[in-house]
Amino acid sequence: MAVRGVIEGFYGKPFSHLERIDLLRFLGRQGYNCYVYAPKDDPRHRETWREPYPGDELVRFRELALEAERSGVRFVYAIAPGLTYDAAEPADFEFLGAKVRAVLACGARGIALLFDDLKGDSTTLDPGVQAALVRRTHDLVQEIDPAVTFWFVGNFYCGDAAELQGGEGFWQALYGRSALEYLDAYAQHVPASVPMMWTGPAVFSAMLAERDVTAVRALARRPLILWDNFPVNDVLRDQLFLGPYAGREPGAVRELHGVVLNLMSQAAANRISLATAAEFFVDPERYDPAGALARGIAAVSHSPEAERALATFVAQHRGHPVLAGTDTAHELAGWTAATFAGREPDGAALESLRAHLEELRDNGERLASSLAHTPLLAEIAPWSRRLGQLSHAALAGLDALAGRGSAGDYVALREESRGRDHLVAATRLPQALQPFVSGGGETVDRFADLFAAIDARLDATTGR
Ligand code: 14T
Repeated sequence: MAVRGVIEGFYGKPFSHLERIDLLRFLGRQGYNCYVYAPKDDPRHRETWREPYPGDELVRFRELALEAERSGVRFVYAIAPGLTYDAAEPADFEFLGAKVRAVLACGARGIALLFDDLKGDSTTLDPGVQAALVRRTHDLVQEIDPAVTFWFVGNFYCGDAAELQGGEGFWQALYGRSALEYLDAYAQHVPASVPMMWTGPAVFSAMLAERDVTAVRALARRPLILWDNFPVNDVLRDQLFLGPYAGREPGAVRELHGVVLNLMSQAAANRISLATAAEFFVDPERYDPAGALARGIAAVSHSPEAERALATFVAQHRGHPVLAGTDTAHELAGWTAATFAGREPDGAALESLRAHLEELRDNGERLASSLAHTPLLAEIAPWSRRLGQLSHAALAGLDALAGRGSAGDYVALREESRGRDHLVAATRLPQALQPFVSGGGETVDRFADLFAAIDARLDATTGR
């Protein structure tokens, strides 16, 4: 695969300059060769795309481009003019051109043009207008430097071939046009060598089959780069995705021009899953998710203590409401089921459950001491705190069941642990996307099952 990269393409607080520098170095070490700058909440990237960057920002772009070059990573700058671009206004292409020239002068080695998440009144919703702008920008980039890469993403950025061809589904309803109108317009205006980005069958694609890629590529008549919405967590309810990369067929990777992984806003925490995906890209046929995950955890830990504590934490934060193969809090679910399978709690299973909960309760302290002063610890602290509260409450529940503590204390702790307020507030999931996200599969859900089992037994013993 020519492009093995990441995209800073999420909604919410963009990475800091230092986070980007560190990320570029990490990417280089892990065998990645591309970083795409596309933070939705950099106004000059999207909302106020016409505005030039001030001098100090350009200096930072220079530093990023330099670090990228040293690390063997292509620095791609993406711009998203679609919200307000006016094709009837000649000055608008001049604004766009000036931005492109400015970032290329800083050392960027690629340009991407994005039309995702447009509003209903955007002029670039017109397939001809959009395709012509892609073409013009492509030509400009070529003229400045033919070695600079150029890609784009349209406003229909996901779907399988049947859906895109049939003119049905989510996008059709949203924009009232068919995907083929766009794909035809691109085919007419934009050279067939220019890659198009696409997120797979869905915005969050649980699976990507080889035939998904070949069929959509045939429709698009150009190379495809997978804009992979993993491990990004901007609209997915305050969750951390620390599990291994999964659900992409090796054959799909062979047929793609590239993959760029859209990241979580927790810069350092991305590294665990990034390390796993790096292994997948090198040798997809022999990819071993469990082994890759263990190596990913080791890669971000600097001591055996940190590695152990992190492994426990990761096991509670690897669930994803859409993606496959990322089973979370597996052990907790297992011991809960075993303990409460019969009419009376199973004694042996209960002891294992208790021991496991104690490990979870103590995990926060172990992380804090073994990862002290690391960005990773600061990023995961809110989730770690919540895990501590949940397991503390569950242990109080087991005590109450055993007649060693009060049910009232347990209930108070249980209620306290349920809040999400202390987690980083992410952009909320838009209504339109709700049906695509089944929910569940989070650690809090596994604890909810345990609390329910405890509550049922407490009711039985207190006769309520
Ligand atoms: F361009 C795309 F390929 C893309 O994925 N665009 C955005 C992206 O910036 C965001 O990080 C990602 C994950 O949330 O999904 C897209 O944003 C959406 C997609 C939706 F379907 C935002 C709201 C949606 F309802």
